[in-house]
Amino acid sequence: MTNPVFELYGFWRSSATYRVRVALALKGLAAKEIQVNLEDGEQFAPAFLAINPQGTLPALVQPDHPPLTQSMAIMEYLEEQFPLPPLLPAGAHARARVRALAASMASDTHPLIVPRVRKYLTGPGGLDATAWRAWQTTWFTRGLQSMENRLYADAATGAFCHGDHPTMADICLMSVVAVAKVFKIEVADIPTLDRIIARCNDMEPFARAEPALQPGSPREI
Ligand SMILES: N[C@@H](CCC(=O)N[C@@H](CS)C(=O)NCC(=O)O)C(=O)O
Repeated sequence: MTNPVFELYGFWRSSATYRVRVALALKGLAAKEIQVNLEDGEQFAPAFLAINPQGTLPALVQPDHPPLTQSMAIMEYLEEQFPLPPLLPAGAHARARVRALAASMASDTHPLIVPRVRKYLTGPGGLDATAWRAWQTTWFTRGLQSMENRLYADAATGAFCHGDHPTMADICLMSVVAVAKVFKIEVADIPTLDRIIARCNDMEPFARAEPALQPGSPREI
């Protein structure tokens, strides 16, 4: 299939947008990225709600099709439509392992720090800046350390989270790492992850997806 004209609605530091940005790049697919400023509440503007009534990023749009939302569903769509290079391994057990690793990042770690959670906790929830920082640090640390515990000494772990090719697990790991970097949160004692992160950073699709390199990012983060 030739590269459709994709439009990716995203935000420079959005972790979920990062996942789709990397998946597209790994598959050699081009997309025009349209920035929706989460700090200014543009996700709630009628024009964007018409694309994704949930008011969340990302959304992937191509002509003559309804918008696709939810980064995991979008990655699965890309995998089905553009199978090469694969982002899931062969074999049902291996695929389940990769999806579980990916979910531990995208479903169990990332949602705890998104803007709507921050706005609630630092508003009606009563957290001050210090308490919010502790919240962020706690959940990034627990998420990444549990990923480390899962990968360390598991024979299925290779140069990447699963074997020697990047999969959705690496994309989701890196999506959390990228945002931790934006917020200057460092997590110690994750040697297996540090090795995999360095390997991913050596690959252009990951390196070019860095939040700091996206339009709209502050010069120094
Ligand atoms: N599970 C969703 C998460 C979507 C999500 O929460 N995206 C964030 C940006 S990374 C967002 O748009 N947040 C808007 C808000 O919290 O108001 C996915 O993976 O696509």
